[in-house]
Amino acid sequence: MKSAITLSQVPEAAAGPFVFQQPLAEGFAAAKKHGYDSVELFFPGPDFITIDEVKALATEHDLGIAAVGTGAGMVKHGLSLTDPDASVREKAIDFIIKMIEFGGQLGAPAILGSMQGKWGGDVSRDQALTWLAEALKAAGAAAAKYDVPFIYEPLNRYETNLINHLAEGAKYIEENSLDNIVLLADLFHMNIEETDVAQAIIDAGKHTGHVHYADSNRSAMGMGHTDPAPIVAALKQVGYTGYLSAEVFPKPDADACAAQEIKAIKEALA
Ligand code: LER
Ligand code: MN
Repeated sequence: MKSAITLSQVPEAAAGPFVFQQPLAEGFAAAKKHGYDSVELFFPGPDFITIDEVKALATEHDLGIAAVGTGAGMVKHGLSLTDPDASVREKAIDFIIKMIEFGGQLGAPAILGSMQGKWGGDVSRDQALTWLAEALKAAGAAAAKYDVPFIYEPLNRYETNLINHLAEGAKYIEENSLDNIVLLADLFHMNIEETDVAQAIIDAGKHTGHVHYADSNRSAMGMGHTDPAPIVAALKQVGYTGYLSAEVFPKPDADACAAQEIKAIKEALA
């Protein structure tokens, strides 16, 4: 397993769980200074910066790109894959495919979190899950061209009513024959929803492809009440070799958070 830390350039998500939000070059430098292997990027969209500029920063600081988030499609542009309006759904999938292409050129997978949306009103749960599966099929195929997976993230009940558990996500992938889709185990969401986080990871088996390594309160691991030992043991048991990524609140400040999180990740991997 490898370490990653979030760098955001989305002002609309300033209150979100993104550690370094200063100008990008400073974020890369801070990630390196703290000893991370890679960064997870949260950008306003695919045209925010050129691939060459990101590659130059990654090379300069000797950091990998773990993943790219698509959440700005929701928080900045109001797009959802399950919106009742077909033209909004179309813009949403277009945004996601472009983010897949952006990440793909960096060798990094894209993540679907908040852009999955919710069912309700004129949209039934079945309808929303059908639209989501169609979008995931397109996303999985687009990502395959770059030899990366597409990452689907079950969220807690306050953020979506579609899929809240890792096991439901695994079943959904299998039942809909979704190729090249992996699950994101965000330990903050799982702390709210799962009966037993470690067991949920074991039950999802090979489907977990990315981890947001957050404590119970979404602070850096070690600042809440999660016991990471059984969770890390579960990840090892299922053969997980991906990232433990710091998608956490920059509390008490970004530097203290980054320092605590890398300490916790190193302990986990020792
Ligand atoms: C994104 O990774 C996530 O976990 C969501 O809670 C953001 O809204
Ligand atoms: Mn997350």
